[in-house]
Amino acid sequence: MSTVIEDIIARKVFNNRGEETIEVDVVTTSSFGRASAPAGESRGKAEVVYYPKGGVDQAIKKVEELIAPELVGLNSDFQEEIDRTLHEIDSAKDFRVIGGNTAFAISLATAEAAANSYGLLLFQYLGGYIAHELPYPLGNVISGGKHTQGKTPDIQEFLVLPQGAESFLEAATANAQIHRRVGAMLIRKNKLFGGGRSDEGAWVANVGDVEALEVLADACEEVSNTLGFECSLGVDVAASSLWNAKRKSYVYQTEGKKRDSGEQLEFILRLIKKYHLVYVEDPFHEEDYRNFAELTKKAKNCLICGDDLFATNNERLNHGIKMHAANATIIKVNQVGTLTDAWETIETAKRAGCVPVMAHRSGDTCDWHIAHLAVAFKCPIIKTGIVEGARIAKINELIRMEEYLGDRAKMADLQIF
Ligand code: 2PG
Ligand code: MG
Repeated sequence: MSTVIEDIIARKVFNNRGEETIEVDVVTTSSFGRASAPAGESRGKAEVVYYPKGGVDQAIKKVEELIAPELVGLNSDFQEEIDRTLHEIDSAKDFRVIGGNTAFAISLATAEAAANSYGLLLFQYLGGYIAHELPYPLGNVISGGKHTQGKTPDIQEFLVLPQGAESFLEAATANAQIHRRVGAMLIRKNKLFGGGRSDEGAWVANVGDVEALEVLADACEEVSNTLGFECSLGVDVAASSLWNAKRKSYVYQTEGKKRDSGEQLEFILRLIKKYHLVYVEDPFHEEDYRNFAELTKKAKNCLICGDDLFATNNERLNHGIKMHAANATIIKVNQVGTLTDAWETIETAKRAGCVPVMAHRSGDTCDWHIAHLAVAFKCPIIKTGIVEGARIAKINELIRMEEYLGDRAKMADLQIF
């Protein structure tokens, strides 16, 4: 039964950093949907603008005065029309008039309302009967870079991918055990370590990049042996945050080292080889397609993923594919605004054999929609942390989805390595 949008209500809520964000309720003649928007700390330059001038308050005003009058009366299951209308209201490509986060919350809440009107879960509504594959959770264990302060690793995220797990619950269990074990190892290493964690719930410790990788490799090996399946390492270098354009080098402050692009390439290749990394995100700054391509050509059995590089933007991804710049892309719906925009980028990625990795933001809410999007759009990996409320909301939703699917549930095909 298709239903008609009767009302759109926007309000101010908070994310896990205590920052203001927007939440939207879409009310239809027979159902209801709700979504709230996340926020990045290490944002790509090509991302849409989150809010109009005046922030969340102004965004709420735009919903009441500009957006609701246009969307009320439309069918909630005409997702493309809803998203197109949002673009028509905001003729700027970067959503600076209504805000990309405003578009995000309306787009997702509408999809949720439509799913509810059919009595379906969001992943079933969007993905249909064939949506039954669970993504592997790529979990953040140690934080650094822009996600921390002080003498912490220069690389932003030290990640784990439990690629040998046979179920999502098993995979989430491995990640949680590795996270706990790394915490204990860090305490043993340094009695002054206070157990601090970043916004994403990853450990914040006074260690360098190599030390962080050593600890993580040990914990991964132990847990792999205990659970009887392989868990591998990855990193998000978030290299745009390290890049000094004037000096044409990557500045590793904690390590006290500068690397030009050639040295950066060698450094990343060494890490891939030594720690058997299966995933490297943003190893170069966001305009350096050429060196991305060089690394993708040289790295063996490793996903080279563009986050700031592509910013979930279809045009940028198309350019990257032409350049053979990466074999994976991060998908963050709020980098681009609407569900339809993100879906187009995912389709482009899949056509080119580029792996779409659904992802959270460092500033996030307990909104769990990306768990459903990963399954609906067949993203074989979801990057959404291991502990902390906003992360657990998504992990636990995937556990429920696996239970709901029962015998039909299957882990995604990770024959990429
Ligand atoms: C990233 C993300 C999420 P942020 O760089 O991949 O981990 O960080 O949300 O701060 O952009
Ligand atoms: Mg990133």
